[in-house]
Amino acid sequence: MLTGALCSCGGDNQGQATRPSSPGSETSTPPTTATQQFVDRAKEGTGSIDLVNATDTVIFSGCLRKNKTEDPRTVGAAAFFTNLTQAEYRLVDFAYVMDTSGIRTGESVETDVGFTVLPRSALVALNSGEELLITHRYDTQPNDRGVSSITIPQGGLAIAPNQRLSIGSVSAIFPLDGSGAKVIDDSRLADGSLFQVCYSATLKRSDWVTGGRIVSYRSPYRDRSYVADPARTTAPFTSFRNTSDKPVRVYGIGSFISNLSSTEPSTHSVEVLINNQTVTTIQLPAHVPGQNSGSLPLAHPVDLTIAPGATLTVKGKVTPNRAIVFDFAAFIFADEGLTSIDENLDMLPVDFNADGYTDIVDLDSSGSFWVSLRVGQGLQNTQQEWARAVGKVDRLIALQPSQSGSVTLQATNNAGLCLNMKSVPSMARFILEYCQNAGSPSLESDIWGDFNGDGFSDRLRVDAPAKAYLVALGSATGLGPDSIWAGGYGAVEKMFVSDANGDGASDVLAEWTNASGLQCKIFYGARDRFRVEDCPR
Ligand SMILES: [Ca+2]
Ligand SMILES: [Ca+2]
Ligand SMILES: [Ca+2]
Repeated sequence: MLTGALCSCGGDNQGQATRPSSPGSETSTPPTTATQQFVDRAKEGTGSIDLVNATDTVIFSGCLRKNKTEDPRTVGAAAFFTNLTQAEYRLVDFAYVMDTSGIRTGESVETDVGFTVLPRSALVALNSGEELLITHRYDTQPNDRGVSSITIPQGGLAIAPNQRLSIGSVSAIFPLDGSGAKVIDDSRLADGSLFQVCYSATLKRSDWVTGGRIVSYRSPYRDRSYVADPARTTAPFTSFRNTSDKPVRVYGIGSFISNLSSTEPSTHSVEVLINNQTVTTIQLPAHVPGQNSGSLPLAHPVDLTIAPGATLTVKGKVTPNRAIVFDFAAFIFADEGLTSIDENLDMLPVDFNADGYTDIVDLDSSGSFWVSLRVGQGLQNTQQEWARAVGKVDRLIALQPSQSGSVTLQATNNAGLCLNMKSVPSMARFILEYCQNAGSPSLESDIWGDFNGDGFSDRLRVDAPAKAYLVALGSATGLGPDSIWAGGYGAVEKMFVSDANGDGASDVLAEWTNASGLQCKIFYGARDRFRVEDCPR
């Protein structure tokens, strides 16, 4: 997401906001009466609330005036409903309108809007599981999308005593020429109307609500930014099991899709699986550079039942033309009773960047290690994928820091795997080496994956002068000798590992540009050589 946590902007945005100024020479779409009425009502709203008296119903509304966040290219704001009563409250509906009139010709704006539930003293989402729903939109010209709203199913989402509901939004400007996010001139922020989000939420004391509370389950478990490529069309995900003794109903699925390249097209859908069988596919609007993103409901309604012991998997499918950084999350609205499975969370308390804050290391079901560096007390950044396809790990320990201060983790499993993973925080990755071959130099350009699918990580090294792709297979005795797995190919610009065809053996996507444009091949892993195919178009 734009800032990792939804909004590290803090601050308190009251309902009183000035009228958006006229955008001068820009074209603008006049808001419809319904939109304008919503905005006018929100401006009369309360803004942030510290609720002391346990009244039965609270309308929490106002407008978020965005200012620069810790990253000056991102502007944001948040408002808080803080429950200081002894009663549980439920969020039963939410609606918002964003002011897009400030978008200038040649600009696009990427925006996150959503809500989180936090401990009372927290300003931002510090840990995963606190974001209840985040949506993303891409606007390239002033437009009126009307009021985006959602009625939360059943008895709503709970805000317990001493918790706060935070409604937040962040935006960043990406020039359409592809030059990347730019710092917004302070003069454009002065009157508070730039990309202002006006919101309204209804909160009811729980004894005034019929129906049990529901839960928002997030897949993947944490905010994970990753590289989507034509071989890797499944976003990171987390599966859940119904560990209760009652059926769990699933009511809706919200999708956060954010193409961080902004200027590359991508198409998207969501696959919902029960017990690993696809039960429904949700089509999502494509990212078309230069066009406002299509209509995306805050949550797609579904009606599914997960029996006790059954599993639920929600996978984002992202298809780009080339490798791009992407962020996907599904927010699954369902009854209580689901527990995340296949996630190995918080594996070790390690401080990779020596800033005194312990960082977070997770291993997901695909064998990827995810790291988020904490950037302050409790505050975590978006997770990055520091190693892919490492395989099953039964134990992870931290070796003594080296003289250079870098931390090396040692991953072992019961089949005899032993890998040293040297952390390189500046590159957001681990450099791998078999324990048995310690001291044989691993190169930064080495690509690791389980290319023969036997559960042991293997090393791919490109010998560019010889035009040979050399693979050394790993085993319980360490790394074996190099052998040629593909010939005729030299150095490329980008290589990424994933299991493109789902056969359990890692595959390699290679991308480069030559006189005839972008070239893309997939090197499919097999027993002792790569099968090479063009990327799908
Ligand atoms: Ca740290
Ligand atoms: Ca292997
Ligand atoms: Ca494969």
